[in-house]
Amino acid sequence: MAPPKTYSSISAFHSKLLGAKRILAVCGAGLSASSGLPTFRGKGGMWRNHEAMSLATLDAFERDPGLVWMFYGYRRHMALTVKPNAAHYALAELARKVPGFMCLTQNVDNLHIRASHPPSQLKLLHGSLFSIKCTRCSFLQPSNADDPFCPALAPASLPPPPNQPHPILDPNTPLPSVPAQDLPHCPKCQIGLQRPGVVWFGEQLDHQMLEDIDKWIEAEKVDLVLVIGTSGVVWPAAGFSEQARTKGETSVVVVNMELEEGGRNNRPEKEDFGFEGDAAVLLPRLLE
Ligand code: BV8
Repeated sequence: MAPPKTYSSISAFHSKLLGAKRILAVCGAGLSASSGLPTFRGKGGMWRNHEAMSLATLDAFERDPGLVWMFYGYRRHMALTVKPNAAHYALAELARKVPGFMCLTQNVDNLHIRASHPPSQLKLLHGSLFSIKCTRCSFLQPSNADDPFCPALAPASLPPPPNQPHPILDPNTPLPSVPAQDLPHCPKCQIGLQRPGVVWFGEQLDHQMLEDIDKWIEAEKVDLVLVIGTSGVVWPAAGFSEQARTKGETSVVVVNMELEEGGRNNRPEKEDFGFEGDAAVLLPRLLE
């Protein structure tokens, strides 16, 4: 495999890393790409003939909970069948070595957790595919890895035929329709439907978590901000790297398959770094 192209010297980055006491990472779907989970801007942008983002909304769920649950049932199944990659492990290792390291992830695939990332140094900005909430009351099941999530969603958890795409992805193969009564309802209020514990577009991120992140960023100068495998399109996640920058002192380090994408479209400052390539190849080298 050709060595990744970089726009900055790895040794210059290493000397900056050596002295760094406070490091913030903002991670996106590109971090899990090498584990086999498609990104939203790549193949993962479309699910059947639906834009993934259009399914990641409360409106879509209220309109057709069966379709949205089939989408999430498939993503739960995929996330369970893949493994964390070397980048997840490199970030977990950095957290153990540098107590002043905080990792913010937009990913809901739980791969950081499965890489044993210390929980106190990880914030799941957009929740998790594997936590379950109620649409009506405060019921929350923090961890549920049932696959399928319920019998009606079994088609989403079938193994794809060898060397063929999963039939559920084929827009020409009709999806089994799943009426709401076949979906799990809340064990607490007995009325609301259970839903994935993710933050949908138009929903607010957890207030306490946002407060904790602000406190962490404002507590002391941040030496390094690692922006890993994200297109920087989704807010407020996209705002944390600039919020953490102290002009002239904080280095923003972008690791992306296409550097123009990952937040470098604005001219990088001289103290910044850019490394173009697969996070799963680059991060273990950068953080060694
Ligand atoms: C909210 C969970 C406020 C669900 C997701 C300004 C301020 C506040 C809000 C907004 C705002 N402007 C617009 C908004 C609204 C909206 C938003 O940001 N819209 C976008 C589309 C413009 N934001 C919200 O709705 C947020 N809520 O702010 O509430 C509010 C206030 C009042 C009242 C109500 C609300 C909630 C956003 C959370 C949405 N949920 N996920 C699910 O997953 O199903 S977002 C979802 O998409 C992911 O979690 C992720 O965050 C995002 C995809 O982004 P990336 O992770 O960056 O992935 P992407 O595919 O785009 O890019 C991959 C990158 O990796 C690429 O750059 C590629 O080059 C690179 N790459 C690929 N392979 C590799 C690689 N790099 C390295 N190595 C590789 N191998």
